[in-house]
Amino acid sequence: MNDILIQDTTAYFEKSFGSAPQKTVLSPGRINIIGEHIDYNDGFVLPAAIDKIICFAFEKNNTNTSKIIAIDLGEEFEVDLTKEIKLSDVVWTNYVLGVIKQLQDHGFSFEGFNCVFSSNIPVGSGLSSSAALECGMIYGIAALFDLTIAKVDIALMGQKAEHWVGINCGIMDQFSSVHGLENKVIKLDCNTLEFEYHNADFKDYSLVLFDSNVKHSLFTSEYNTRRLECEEGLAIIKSHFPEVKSFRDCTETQLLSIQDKMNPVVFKRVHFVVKEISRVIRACEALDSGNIALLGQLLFETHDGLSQEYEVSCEELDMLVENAKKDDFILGSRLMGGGFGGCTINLIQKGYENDVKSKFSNLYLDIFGIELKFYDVKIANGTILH
Ligand code: GAF
Repeated sequence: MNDILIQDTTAYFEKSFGSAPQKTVLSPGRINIIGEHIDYNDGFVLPAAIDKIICFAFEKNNTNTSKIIAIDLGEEFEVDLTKEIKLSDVVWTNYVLGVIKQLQDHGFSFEGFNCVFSSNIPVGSGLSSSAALECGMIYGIAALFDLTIAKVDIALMGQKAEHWVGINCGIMDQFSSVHGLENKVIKLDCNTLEFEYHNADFKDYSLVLFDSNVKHSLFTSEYNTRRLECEEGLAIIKSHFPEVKSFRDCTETQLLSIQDKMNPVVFKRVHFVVKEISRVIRACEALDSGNIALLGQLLFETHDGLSQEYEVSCEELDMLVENAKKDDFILGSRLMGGGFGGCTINLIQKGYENDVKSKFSNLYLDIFGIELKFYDVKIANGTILH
């Protein structure tokens, strides 16, 4: 599937600019096994890059203006690199403008380029198409102009670009898009950015994403609010337990002992965070020891926390997970990504994937009148030159 995307992007580039691209970059979306809304809370997460990508084709154009074409949207724009970069009204262009601004702000010198890109990462499904866009764009500009930029700095600049666009996201999406490795999940310490790879061996189970095909508009404002609520909660915890530097240092017992010192909503948020950090550690051990039943159970627990305490779910995602709990062939399921729509991630017994898909497809259509989509996940490499 990616070969066709690469061929089509290259052909479009040649048709548009009359020459072959000088650099072609592939930049993946990501999944997250567990550790949701934990990156900006300085805990641990367990994501991986996947084989759904954005393909970019680049060439220098020897001017001060860059021209960028989004094939899938049928849209293009130009940016004069000598002028101050400002937000535009067209959302996708802001991710590109944001990374150009980041590169300039970090003192990297480059000139005009032509770029064409096309993607098979579903947009709005929680698979981080925006992180793939940011990281792929930085990677391509760096390759084109011989800029030396460490992977971690690509991720950090991508994250800052996303903040500039308006979502105060953590580092997980950009980090996993850049650092992905085939068949490995990344255990990332979001505080130090140290990481280690673990085998993505789910034994007799396959990873399948169910795409709810909904995206509720609350996402950006609620996301930013969660971040503030957690900051408020952490400040209260620290004032009672000075030895606690971040959520990972706080035990559930400590937290329960100061429950009445916090607004109940803030308590629910931070209770989820403290429990989720410990679930990531247990989930990683479960994966390493092949205890997929425990991993599945932890996924269900995460969903319950995201739905009831962190309150980032929605009725469509809750329905999918509640029915997954009753299904003999699903070992674990939870909403994945920021929430308010997008995908659930599911561990399904090998050999029963099609039965499960057809059952959930009918159920979802009956209840919501919406078509459920499915993605069989392959864990793949991070951003690379083709
Ligand atoms: C979004 C954000 F971009 C990530 O940083 C992360 O917080 C995630 O939601 C929730 O885990 O994808």
